[in-house]
Amino acid sequence: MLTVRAISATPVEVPLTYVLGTSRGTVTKAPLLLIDLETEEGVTGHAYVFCYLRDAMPAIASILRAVEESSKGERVAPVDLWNKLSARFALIGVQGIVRMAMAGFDVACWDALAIAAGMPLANFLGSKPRPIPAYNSCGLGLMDKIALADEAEKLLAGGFRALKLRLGYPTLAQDIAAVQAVRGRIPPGTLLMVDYNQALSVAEALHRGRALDAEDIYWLEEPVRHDDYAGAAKLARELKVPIQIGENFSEATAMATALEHGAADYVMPDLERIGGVTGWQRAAALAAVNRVEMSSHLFPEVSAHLLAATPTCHFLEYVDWANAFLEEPLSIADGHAVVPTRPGNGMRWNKDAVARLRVR
Ligand code: SMN
Ligand code: MG
Repeated sequence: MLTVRAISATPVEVPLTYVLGTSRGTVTKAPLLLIDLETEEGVTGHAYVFCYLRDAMPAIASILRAVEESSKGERVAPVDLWNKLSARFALIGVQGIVRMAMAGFDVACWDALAIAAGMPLANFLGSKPRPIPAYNSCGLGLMDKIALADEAEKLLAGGFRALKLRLGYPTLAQDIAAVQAVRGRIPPGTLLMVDYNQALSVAEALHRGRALDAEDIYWLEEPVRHDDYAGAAKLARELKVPIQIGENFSEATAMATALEHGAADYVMPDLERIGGVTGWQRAAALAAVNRVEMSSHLFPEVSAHLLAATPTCHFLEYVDWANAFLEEPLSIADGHAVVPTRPGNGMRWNKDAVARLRVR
């Protein structure tokens, strides 16, 4: 049994190896909060929260202090703590940065429990470490065609056999030119996913999607507003290319609604929006009963364990962001993420790197 003693959050900013130019703005640095959950028993759980904006870091750290206040002295029982904190934050709402802070705490709780049990998180969740198919999601933002092709080639080094390209240029012709520039440089059989980051109207998505149907695209991600499930359902019915959504699902309840609408062929919940490991387990059950293949969004280190324990496991989204401060970064071999066999989720901070990346 473990007891919550303290939560600390260290702000760091990681310059991205590959700039991420999406249709909704460019990410050049990842502002992250590194969470340490200390327990009375001496076990420490780890998690990180991606804050999207540097200015959001102090706000999320502040919510984590409220989480600490409400959970100090409580047993580390993440399902019960999720309920307790949901009630505590009901008036402001379990959404946005409140939900991100709660999810970070939840991930750290599950890490502490698995460490205390002496098991990798995958085993603790009833499965075991095994290779998880992964695509390289670094880079391939909106940029010129030569740069795209060069970057695609670099991203396949290290054994990847799948990549994700960001789309949403002003015209369809530019989208197709970007796809063809990448395709022209990668070996046959390489899978290519594309992501619009919600840029299109339903009519425009139908138009562009029909053209993409002829381009051998593995999935078409977030073509329209993330919560337009009726619109996404129309696209899923009318297009051949599979529709992928999910990084914006707010807890598994949103995913249930999306699936009721038939809004997606595939789903890809995000660890911190779905509600940490606790929320992920609910989403994984929902995907299993609906027989829908489920991938991850960001957080590859923890998601690798979770996907190992996900019955309809599909693809891990690989990004290298945390490599900058982890003692042992997630490794990729032969196009698959290697789930670590260390106890817990396997993340430990490299103190020198954290000191270098720390935001004052
Ligand atoms: C994405 C969006 C925002 C930050 C990182 C990545 C993107 C993805 O939608 O699916 O990777
Ligand atoms: Mg996306």
